Amino acid sequence: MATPTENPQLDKAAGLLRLARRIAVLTGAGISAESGIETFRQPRTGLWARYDPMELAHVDALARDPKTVTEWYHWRFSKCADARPNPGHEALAKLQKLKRDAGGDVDVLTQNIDGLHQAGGAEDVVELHGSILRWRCQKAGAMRPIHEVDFSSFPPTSEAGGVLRPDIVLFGEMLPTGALEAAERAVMSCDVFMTIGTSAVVYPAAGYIDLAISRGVPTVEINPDATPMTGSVTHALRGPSGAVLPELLRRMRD
Ligand code: BV8
Repeated sequence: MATPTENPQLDKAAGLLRLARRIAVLTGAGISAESGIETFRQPRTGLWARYDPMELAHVDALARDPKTVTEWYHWRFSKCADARPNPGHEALAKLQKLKRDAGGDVDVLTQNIDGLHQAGGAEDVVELHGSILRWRCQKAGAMRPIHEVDFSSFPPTSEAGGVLRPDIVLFGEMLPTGALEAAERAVMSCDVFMTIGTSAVVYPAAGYIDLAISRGVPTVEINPDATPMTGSVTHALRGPSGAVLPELLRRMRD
């Protein structure tokens, strides 16, 4: 990543974070990339380069073929079961503690379903798209941790005889009301908004970036690549979050 003199944006962004009382942060698959979890839309390596999201991550696909969809999500889980939080997750948790100790807060709004923000120490994480670590019975609605699901056959079923599905938001499904309300409160009350590791193309989550920009609060994007929001944010920090976030915290304290 560029040195301080080459990257004045980093110092300016660190200055914004130092002064901010409440920070809202939208994260996507990119913040987990350095934990070894594949993203969705990266050319060639992303999940959607090899699978059709409408065949596997859509509510109609689950209704049409619950066996294939639950098998695929069990495979997705097998890819993240051993993943550990990376320095990006840990830096965000440290920032939240710093701000809470000073009477402020950091609201983490994630599109990820891997649970790594919580594993990295973040609290009160808003899971906009649910979590693969919880599966729910489609018949009784009962929730259970993934380790209590019997995957000897697919789709897995509950004692009530219903199909067990991951507690995630598929395309064509509404986001959980509680998550939507918490996210709206966070974005409407923040002094600084950050978007980290998301291609900013999935709605309504990406809409929170537009909302922050429309409020006129300073916005910071962290991403190795450009996104549709890059031209609209206050500071676009080009780099991996596992390196940029710890560097921002270092400079905040300088
Ligand atoms: C809904 C399931 C309505 C869980 C997911 C046309 C226009 C606008 C919207 C729509 C439209 N047509 C349809 C819609 C709605 C649709 C949508 O937004 N479609 C888009 C694609 C056009 N949205 C929905 O369906 C939502 N529901 O609208 O409901 C409704 C109303 C009434 C009644 C019923 C329903 C539901 C959206 C949630 C769908 N679920 N996944 C799972 O499998 O994980 S979406 C999927 O995309 C994931 O959740 C993921 O989180 C999300 C966003 O992707 P990203 O996280 O951004 O990942 P991506 O790979 O794209 O990008 C990674 C980024 O990281 C890249 O920029 C890369 O450069 C960067 N990166 C890489 N390495 C690093 C890094 N960054 C930092 N550091 C690194 N090291």
